[in-house]
Amino acid sequence: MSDDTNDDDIDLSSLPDDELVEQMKDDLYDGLREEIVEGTNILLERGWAATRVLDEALVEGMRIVGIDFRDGILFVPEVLMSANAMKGGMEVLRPLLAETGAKPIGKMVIGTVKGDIHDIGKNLVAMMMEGAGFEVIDLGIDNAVENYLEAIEQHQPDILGMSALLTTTMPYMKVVIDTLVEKGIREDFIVLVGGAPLNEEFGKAVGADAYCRDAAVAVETAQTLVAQRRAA
Ligand code: B1M
Repeated sequence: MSDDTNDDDIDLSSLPDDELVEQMKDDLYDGLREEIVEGTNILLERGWAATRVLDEALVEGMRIVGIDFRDGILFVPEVLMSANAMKGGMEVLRPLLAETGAKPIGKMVIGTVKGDIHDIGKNLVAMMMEGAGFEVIDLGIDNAVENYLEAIEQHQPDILGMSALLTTTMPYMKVVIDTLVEKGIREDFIVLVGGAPLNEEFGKAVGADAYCRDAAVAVETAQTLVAQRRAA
């Protein structure tokens, strides 16, 4: 992806939208946080919706990083720089994604499971949930079952959300849900799970209420299930 282009020479604001988006994907690949922040701001100034910038420039750019990471072209330090650049863009988008003015409609505790330090997708879900009017308690990464239990006890959420990006860590979701069952508190709240290697079948198998493919689906699912619960 990255070539000999000297990014210092590129005036991002002079590029038309499509070229700017392609340039942002290159900059994300190269871990250039400042450029990602600048590109994000330019697209917003040009009237792009925050969700469009997110999907077409940032998430799509990260997908490309993921492919080259898988294929051994990029390594952990480089991907960390890409992740840092992505977070720079997300910080710009955060207030926009969260500014719906909606009344708090429920509370969610969310965290990435034990052994897993991926947090970009989880952060995105947290942001979009906040945007939809949920209060979100974010436990961060690498959460053992005790962390979830403590947060549940303290915050009494409507929803527990868990994220996992590794095939080796996703089974831990079942450990958490089984513990909730053992303690007799599983039915006290909705459990939503998500992360790239999961699917609907897995969600059912571990005993979650739903698997959420992405942050938008997480929001819709949360809204529907909370409304159903309230109605019942
Ligand atoms: Co990691 N990594 N990584 N990594 N990494 C993956 C996941 C991988 C698929 C890359 C690959 O090989 N193609 C692969 C997993 C393979 C597998 O398990 N089968 C992998 C690996 C192997 C590893 C290491 C083991 C590498 C190593 O050390 N040898 C290591 C593990 C560390 C650990 O966790 N213990 C590792 C490390 C890292 C970095 C630290 C370098 C970095 C993470 C930085 C960070 O998160 N702060 C990183 C990254 C960035 C990735 C990729 C490239 C991108 C992930 C991402 O942020 N995507 C990833 C490849 C990929 O997924 N394409 C990869 C963008 C994000 C917006 O999408 O997270 O899917 P996603 O979230 C979506 C949905 O999944 C959903 O909504 C989100 C938004 O729409 N969702 C939820 C997610 N969580 C949800 C929770 C919900 C609901 C929906 O709750 C209700």
